[in-house]
Amino acid sequence: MSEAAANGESHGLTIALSKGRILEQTLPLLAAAGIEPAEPPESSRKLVVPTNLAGVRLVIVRASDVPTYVEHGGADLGVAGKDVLMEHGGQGLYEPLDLNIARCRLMVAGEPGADRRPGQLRVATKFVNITRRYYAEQGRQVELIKLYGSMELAPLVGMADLIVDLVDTGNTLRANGLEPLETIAWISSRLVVNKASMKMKHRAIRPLLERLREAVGDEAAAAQA
Ligand code: PRT
Ligand code: MG
Repeated sequence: MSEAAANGESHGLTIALSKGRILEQTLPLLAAAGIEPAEPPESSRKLVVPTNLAGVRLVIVRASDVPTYVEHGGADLGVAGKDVLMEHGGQGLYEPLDLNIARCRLMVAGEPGADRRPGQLRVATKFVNITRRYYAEQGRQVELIKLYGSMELAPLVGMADLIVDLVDTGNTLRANGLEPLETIAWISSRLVVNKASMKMKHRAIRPLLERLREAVGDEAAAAQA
């Protein structure tokens, strides 16, 4: 291994983020912690984005891949929605900080009263693990239908009775004649840390964690005011 690579491994920090609302809402928190990307990651095609700090770089991955990168050491830190972490399982990761961003709810939704239909309900979702657990805990038997997006369509074409999806304003549901029926979990984005990195790189990670914690606290105070 080259000296640079060795240095990178022992001292550098790699932070995994996903484009969209997580990137948008994480960048101000990173800025408050003294980390600024060297170029705007949202518009860049680069997957590895250097920052103003020589030892710190961002990697841009799919939202649902963030826990995998952090668990397997492709990144030391990452920001992921609690929904993604619940679906992933979350073993092999520390989750030391709720960033309180990208908030929404994970909900069961459908046509009014669809959750009281007789017989085995068909539930379409991309969150199959969470949904299986949710209904198992309630002792309700459902048929799960795995989708990768646009879950709202499934009840409209008669393919499912219910969906499990993220809801913020509820506008997307309403626009499709669906309504929120049950809340499974309140969601926000979390900072996740690779377990080995937390030990080996604690001198770099500790102060960053503290500054992010302060930045999250300042945001909360500003929202109260
Ligand atoms: O597409 P990909 O697999 O890369 O990832 P992704 O689509 O999960 O990423 P992204 O950027 O859309 O979402 C990242 C994270 O943001 C999610 O994992 C959540 O933790 C969080 N988040 C917060 C949301 C929302 N709010 C949200 N409203 N993610 C998705 N939505 C969807 C919602 O499902 C609905 O379809 O946005 C749509 C609009 O919501 P309404 O209720 O305001 O109409
Ligand atoms: Mg998306």
